[in-house]
Amino acid sequence: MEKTLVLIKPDAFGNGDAGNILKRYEDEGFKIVAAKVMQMDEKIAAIHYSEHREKSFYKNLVEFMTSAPLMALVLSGENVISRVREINGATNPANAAEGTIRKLYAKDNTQNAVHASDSPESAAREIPIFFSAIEIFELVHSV
Ligand code: FUP
Repeated sequence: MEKTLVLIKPDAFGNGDAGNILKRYEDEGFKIVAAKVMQMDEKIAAIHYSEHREKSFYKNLVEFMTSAPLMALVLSGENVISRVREINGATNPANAAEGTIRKLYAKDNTQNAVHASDSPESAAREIPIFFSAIEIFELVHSV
């Protein structure tokens, strides 16, 4: 089954929105196959956001993402990658559709509540940044 990496970012996690966000993903039919609360450090941020290293917002983004704990998840389901991107909404909550997670919980372009992998290649790259194989329930049970 397809998998994606989701982060409930420090803003949403700190505001106590994680429960509502998890419920939304479950209500959409996705399974939580791994989850952890952790604090991103600069090294993890540099690996996760390597494609943005040269962007003007990079420093600000890393400062925010390392500022407080977040929740990392692996979700599985049919077309989970594209469907979660849709449920999350546009990067900037001002442009996000009604009912999307970013419309409901995000503040701005940087403090935008959630991250989700944007392609199968990104999911394959991002999941191991946050989880070892042994932490991923389905992998453990398929050996
Ligand atoms: P998304 O895939 O919707 O998370 O958005 P992008 O890959 O374009 O951007 C990744 C992250 O960079 C965003 F979630 C937040 C941050 N960002 C900013 O901080 N400022 C910007 O102007 C654009 C993105």
